[in-house]
Amino acid sequence: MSFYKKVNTLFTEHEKLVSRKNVKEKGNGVYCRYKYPVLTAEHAPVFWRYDLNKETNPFLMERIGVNATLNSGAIKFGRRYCLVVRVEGADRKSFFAVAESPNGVDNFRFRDYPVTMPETDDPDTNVYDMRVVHHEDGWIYGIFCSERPDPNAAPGDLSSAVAAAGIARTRDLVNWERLPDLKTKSQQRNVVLHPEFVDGKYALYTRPQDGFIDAGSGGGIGWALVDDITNAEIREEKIIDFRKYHTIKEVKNGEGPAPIKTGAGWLHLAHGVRGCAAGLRYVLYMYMTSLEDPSKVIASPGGAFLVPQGKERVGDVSNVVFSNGWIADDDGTVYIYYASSDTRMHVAVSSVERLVDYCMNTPPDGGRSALSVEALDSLIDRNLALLKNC
Ligand code: M1P
Repeated sequence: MSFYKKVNTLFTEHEKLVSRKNVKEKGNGVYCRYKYPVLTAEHAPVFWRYDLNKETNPFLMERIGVNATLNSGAIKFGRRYCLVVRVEGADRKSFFAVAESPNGVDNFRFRDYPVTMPETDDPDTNVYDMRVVHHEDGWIYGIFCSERPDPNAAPGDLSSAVAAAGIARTRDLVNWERLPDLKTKSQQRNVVLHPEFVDGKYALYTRPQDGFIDAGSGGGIGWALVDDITNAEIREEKIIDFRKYHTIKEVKNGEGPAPIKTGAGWLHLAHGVRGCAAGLRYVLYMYMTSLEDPSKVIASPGGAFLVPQGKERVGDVSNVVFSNGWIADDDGTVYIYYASSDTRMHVAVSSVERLVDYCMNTPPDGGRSALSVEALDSLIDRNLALLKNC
């Protein structure tokens, strides 16, 4: 096959993948997954991966590999559903790139260029997992994990790193202004900006952690108020959603996307982590906080909301689902974007009404097997009484 025929085939196959219609699957009443991932490494444009010049790439080989497309922030921008995707290259470096879709469930296309994220005076080694928030101050903020080598690592230790929250803002998802990283006593990952001012201040969901991986003494999802987002510093932080023994968030948890405001309270999506023989297992869970005080938990449905299923269970870091982006549409539809096994992006669809119902009416985790049975018995009693009368 001639060089140009091969190039043509690459574009044709890419177009077939990108324009594939997605299929809604049967759900559990709370949400429906869509069948196909909305983004995979193969969705990266052909002209990112290949040198298309016959003189410089006679074998038409991939020059810059893309390993994964994962943990994406999400925002509706005009009429487009935009994901700010964590793209991980073959070199293990992650960067951000915007992919847009006309309907939120398929036809996600990367813009021609990835995001140029300005660096601070202390350049990040790696950036990832951006939460995108349209704040009531008018800016769109992106808060993400900025990773650098640990300056206190022992000689020869090339793995220890420090996680901090990088902060940037934009008005158009193209030009980003980098602000100073969040100043805080501990390492931080999964920091999320609340979309509204609270007591005239910027409010942040945090995840204090002792080390780069371990939450350690960090008790769970935290909450802090910040006077100035252009020089953000946390002086006081309190835990609002605790890790707990023998739950789906025993080892770690972390806020997902920014919460959605509803008439009944703020809807939160988060990830919970527990350890097992297969390693760490990451699942999604939900909770709600009060409209008057967004740091006060008012509903805590027990157990997992969404867990890795089927092919989702396998990837670069298996047994993981992770979400840092969702979009609540004007008609109440909620598009939940989640990555599976740190490899690819999916979408599940629900509605504000259903998610509130889920949070308010799912029994909380009682903490003991006996109380789980009690909750189940109570439902069975009510159902059997109903069935008898049918
Ligand atoms: O590999 C699973 C996830 O691990 C980290 O999340 P957390 O800080 O909650 O443990 C992050 O590196 C995340 O990107 C990754 O998906």
